[in-house]
Amino acid sequence: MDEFFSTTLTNLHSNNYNDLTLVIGNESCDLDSAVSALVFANFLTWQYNQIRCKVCTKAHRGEVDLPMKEDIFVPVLNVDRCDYELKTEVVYYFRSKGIKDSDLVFRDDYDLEALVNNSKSKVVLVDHHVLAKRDRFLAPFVTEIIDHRPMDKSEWLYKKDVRSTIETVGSCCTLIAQRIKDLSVLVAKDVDFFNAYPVCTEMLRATIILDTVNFSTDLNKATPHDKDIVQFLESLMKPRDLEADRQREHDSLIAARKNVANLTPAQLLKKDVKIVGDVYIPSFPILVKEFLNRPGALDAVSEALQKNNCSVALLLGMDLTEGLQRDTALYSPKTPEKAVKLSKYLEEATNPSLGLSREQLSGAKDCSYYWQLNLSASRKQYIPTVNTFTANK
Ligand SMILES: [Mn+2]
Repeated sequence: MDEFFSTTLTNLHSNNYNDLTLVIGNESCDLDSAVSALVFANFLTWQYNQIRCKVCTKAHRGEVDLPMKEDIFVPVLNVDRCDYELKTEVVYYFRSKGIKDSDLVFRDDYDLEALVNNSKSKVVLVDHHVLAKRDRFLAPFVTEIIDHRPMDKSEWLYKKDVRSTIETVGSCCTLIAQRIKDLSVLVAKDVDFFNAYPVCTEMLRATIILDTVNFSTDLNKATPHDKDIVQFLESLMKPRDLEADRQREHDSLIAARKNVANLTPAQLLKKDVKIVGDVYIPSFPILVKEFLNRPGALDAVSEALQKNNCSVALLLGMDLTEGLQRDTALYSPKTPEKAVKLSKYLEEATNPSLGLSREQLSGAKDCSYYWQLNLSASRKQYIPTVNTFTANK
């Protein structure tokens, strides 16, 4: 895999390539998107090298043995490089596999629009098929789509002959592995790529385990297809104690996703945020109380509000260390009356009732702080009430 990274990046950087294919995931840049992009680009490179016949092309290059320009296949992580740290499970997992940050290409490393327009370019979309507004310029270059969300043709901007694999399964990595198997048969045995790149095999399996919550029957995210593919990958990896190994993989990724110890308050505010009207609603994998105890927390909230043209912050926290706990705080440094008004709305909400129980925090007097006693309510349950609030202002 090291060689794939170094050759691809050197050629990309020095503009020394024939055709360019970008493989890009969705803008959440979760493990599924990141692994799908990385593994599929790696596979396309492998496939290209299997098919291409240097001897045949040598004749066309004449007597002088000029170095031939090659096609390159570049995985793109669909976040800015400075936001990579926010994707804690991706950072943890890639580093554990020896993938350095400098091996990765982020969306802001290159002017993607100029890049695709300047060369014979193709784009493969993985883990999404509706482009974000800022990515619409990619549409005419898309030649292949591999995605696991339900088909949405409302913004199908692609060429007629685009090849799409869209199937509702637990993880896009299941479809990536299937596609690699199917394409491999054409050039080699269906297991050759997986055996040549054991790290890819491991990454696909781990992501499917994470996305299906280790095949939890309660959550029911896994399909028979996810199961088949994981069994196929395991038949090559031969883990010793299969069940324990799956559990270990799942637990370490979940722990990494929640591990925000290294993030600054500003990063935490950006990690998982929704904006409704002018209400900024970040959700933390720690309690809001703990967030507010970090130095500079409220200043970071003020800054985030200003940057995003919002006036009220609605902070949502949760913690699992002593059973599930949830808490909430509201803060509006410039228009405190707005925070008070939204607090009232949320206290009185009935659909569902959030069970907000007020507590005065000594360290953050300007915040309205609550324990949330309705533990099943997540941000989804807050949104309708916030919507009513912003509509009635
Ligand atoms: Mn996905």
